[in-house]
Amino acid sequence: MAAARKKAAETMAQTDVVIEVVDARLPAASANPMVAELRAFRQRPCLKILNKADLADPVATRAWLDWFARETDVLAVALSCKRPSDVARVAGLCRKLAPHRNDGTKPLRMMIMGIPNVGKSTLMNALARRRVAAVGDEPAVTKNQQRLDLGPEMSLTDTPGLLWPKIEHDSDGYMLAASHAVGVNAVAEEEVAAFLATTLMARYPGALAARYRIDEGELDGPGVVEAVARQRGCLRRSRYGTHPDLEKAAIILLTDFRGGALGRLSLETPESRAAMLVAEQQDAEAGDSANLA
Ligand SMILES: Nc1nc2c(ncn2[C@@H]2O[C@H](COP(=O)(O)OP(=O)(O)OP(=O)(O)O)[C@@H](O)[C@H]2O)c(=O)[nH]1
Ligand SMILES: [Mg+2]
Repeated sequence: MAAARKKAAETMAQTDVVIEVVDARLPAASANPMVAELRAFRQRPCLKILNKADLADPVATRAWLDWFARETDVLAVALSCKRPSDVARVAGLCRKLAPHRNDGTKPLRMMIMGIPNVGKSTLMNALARRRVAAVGDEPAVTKNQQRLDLGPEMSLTDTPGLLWPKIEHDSDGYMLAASHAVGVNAVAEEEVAAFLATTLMARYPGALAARYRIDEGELDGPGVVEAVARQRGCLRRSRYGTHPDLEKAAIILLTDFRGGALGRLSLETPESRAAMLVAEQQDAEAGDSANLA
């Protein structure tokens, strides 16, 4: 982690525009604070790509774009890096952010950064128009930086996905696991699925009800995972009888969400994020006054 950060900082010095790729379904939770820090140190402008917009709720995405529009030195766009017409916009947007490199002599140097599994290498391949980087639906596919010249006018560096040592909000950790930016082990999978089910029941109860034929709004997160197990016939036997196989059901729910089988859904909006931060602040203050009493 420290070595990858150091390497990223070095490349940043030779970069004109940072292309930060985040997940459109969780644009704040999937933004690595280290990227903002390294950018601020070098004062590099940023094209923030809310990628996988094809999987995200368009209303939430619109709200996020308005929210990011307030940031200075950042231009935010929602794209699907799997769509060539979306990717065709990227070079022009980067040029806008670094007008001093438009004099025809100096190439525009772009660096793609972001957390694991958000589609950085997919973007690299799409811009190169050939397969130069391996891609895969799991974290940590890219192990090393890779630089590529796109003709005499532009160069591009793909980087390995970076996480940061301490994820400040528990819900961010769960969202990152649900989107498969971090690998989860078998036990945690049930917990992540229960978090995902709780979030989706609050925001999109109809999506779960339709796919797994469960009653809208009746169940809590763990209850939904259990209902998925029953509906899909995931059972396991022990000497005490037959039980719902919650691990299998958790994987079904996570896979359906990741692949878009539940529809276009977002895990957070600017409002839900603000509410989460206020609630955490209140909890912290309540903890402080309990300590004083
Ligand atoms: N639906 C959808 N899937 C995408 C999009 N972009 C990338 N993916 C998928 O996301 C997965 C991860 O893509 P990669 O390009 O390997 O992601 P990465 O950010 O390079 O990941 P690391 O190298 O592990 O950090 C792959 O399964 C891609 O096909 C998109 O716009 N929409
Ligand atoms: Mg990659």
